[in-house]
Amino acid sequence: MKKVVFLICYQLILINLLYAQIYVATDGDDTNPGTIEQPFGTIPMAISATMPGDTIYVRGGTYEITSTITISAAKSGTEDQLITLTAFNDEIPILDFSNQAFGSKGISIRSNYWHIKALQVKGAGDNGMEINFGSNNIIEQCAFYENRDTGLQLSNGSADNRIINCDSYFNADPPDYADADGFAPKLAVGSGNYFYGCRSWGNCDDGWDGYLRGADDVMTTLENCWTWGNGYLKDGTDPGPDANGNGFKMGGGDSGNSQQLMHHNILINCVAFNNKNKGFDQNNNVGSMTLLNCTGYNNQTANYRIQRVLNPEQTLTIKNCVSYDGSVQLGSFAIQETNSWLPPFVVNADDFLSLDINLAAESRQADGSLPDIDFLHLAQGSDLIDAGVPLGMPFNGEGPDLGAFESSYSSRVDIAGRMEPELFQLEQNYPNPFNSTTVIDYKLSKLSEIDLMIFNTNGQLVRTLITDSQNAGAYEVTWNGRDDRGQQISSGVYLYQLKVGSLVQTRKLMLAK
Ligand SMILES: [Ca+2]
Ligand SMILES: [Ca+2]
Ligand SMILES: [Ca+2]
Ligand SMILES: [Ca+2]
Repeated sequence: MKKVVFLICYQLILINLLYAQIYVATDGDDTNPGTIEQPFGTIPMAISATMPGDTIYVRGGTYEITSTITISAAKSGTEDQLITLTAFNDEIPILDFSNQAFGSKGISIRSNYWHIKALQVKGAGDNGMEINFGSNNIIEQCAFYENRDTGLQLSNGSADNRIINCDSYFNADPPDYADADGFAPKLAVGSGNYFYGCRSWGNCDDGWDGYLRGADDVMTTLENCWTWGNGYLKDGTDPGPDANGNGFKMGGGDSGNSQQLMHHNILINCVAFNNKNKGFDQNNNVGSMTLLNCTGYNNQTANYRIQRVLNPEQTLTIKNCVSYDGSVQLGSFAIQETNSWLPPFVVNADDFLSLDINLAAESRQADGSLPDIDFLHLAQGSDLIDAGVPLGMPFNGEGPDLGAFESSYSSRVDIAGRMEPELFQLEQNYPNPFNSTTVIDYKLSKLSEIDLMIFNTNGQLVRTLITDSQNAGAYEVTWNGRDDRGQQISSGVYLYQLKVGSLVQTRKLMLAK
């Protein structure tokens, strides 16, 4: 036993010796050693000092920057040793590029395996951040705003990047106002990029844009992403028709599209509303598109428009989606099931707890996740509750609800015609995403036989955390990201499920190592 303890301590010491912690502060100086007491003054100086596994802490305050911050390919981390560039604790570093020359980018990432977290990037002369020839990076809890082109753009073969809980808003490209999107995996972008929990609003062109030139047959996945109010400037004025104003623009080539380019899109639990043009827009994409549990509301041209015939063997799948106050224009090739515009559903304002669009821009939760709001959530008694087909994703009650937000109540009624009383409550884990341990809270209202289990998204059991009979009360369980054999599991989305008698409640969590 002593030997084991010794080995663990030895390993911790080794990690501390191996990996540097480098500090940058607004009152720092690049002639300093980069410690917390004597920080560097610029981020590029800190970047030049990093090795794989190192962490750069950026202290709070506004950094006025006019040169592009470039992370070169030679400065890449590795799969096991990411290089981290993050705000220090809860401090808020604002990288203000407002005085940069028009056409210059803010942060240019040409590296792999970086984790960039909790930075605010504003006012760049072009993209706030571009990932250019960079793969396997994680961009988390960053905000990109008032940049003079797209907030965050991925291109030139950039693949397998994860964009988690980021916001991109009020980006606009004068004088044309034709190109500034919130997020753009576009042009020659690579495959496998993944957006989770991101919001994009008030950008002069599109919320997301997957327009291709120089790439074909690539895949992008968006989950829990919201986009609204695009096609306008920050002050609400419309700069003209070149400002396209679509929510999720899913790609394809130029309007002639003689190349028949394919940008396969998977959109899960995504929301588009109040855009000047279309909410979910095919543009010229002839690849596969899969929209599951999405919600479109009050987009001016159409909530959904996907009509152009796809390439052979490509499919358009739309299931469990909601449209309210806007049109749905789909080609007859669409594979559809239980969407709100199909019989027997009737959608009106009474189906929703709130239609207050202002709630969507509320502050994020402490762990960076989306705000917990009533907007577009279903009201009790709606015919859209429990009305969807199971799609392998978590749901409450008798079945999945339609739209992006699964309600906690069920359509099930007891013999007296009342809703089933709440017997238990499974809370969202925290932190989420997590990289070492996460906490799951739940409550029981009476003595119950319970199982708390973790599944992968293929429905395979990963870990049984609890199988027990427990009294009424509040419980807290910590999970260390290991499976039933004690193996560390890989990064990704997992489901955790509380089973109480014959009832289950399931939620999603994300491991991001
Ligand atoms: Ca445009
Ligand atoms: Ca665009
Ligand atoms: Ca209804
Ligand atoms: Ca349900």
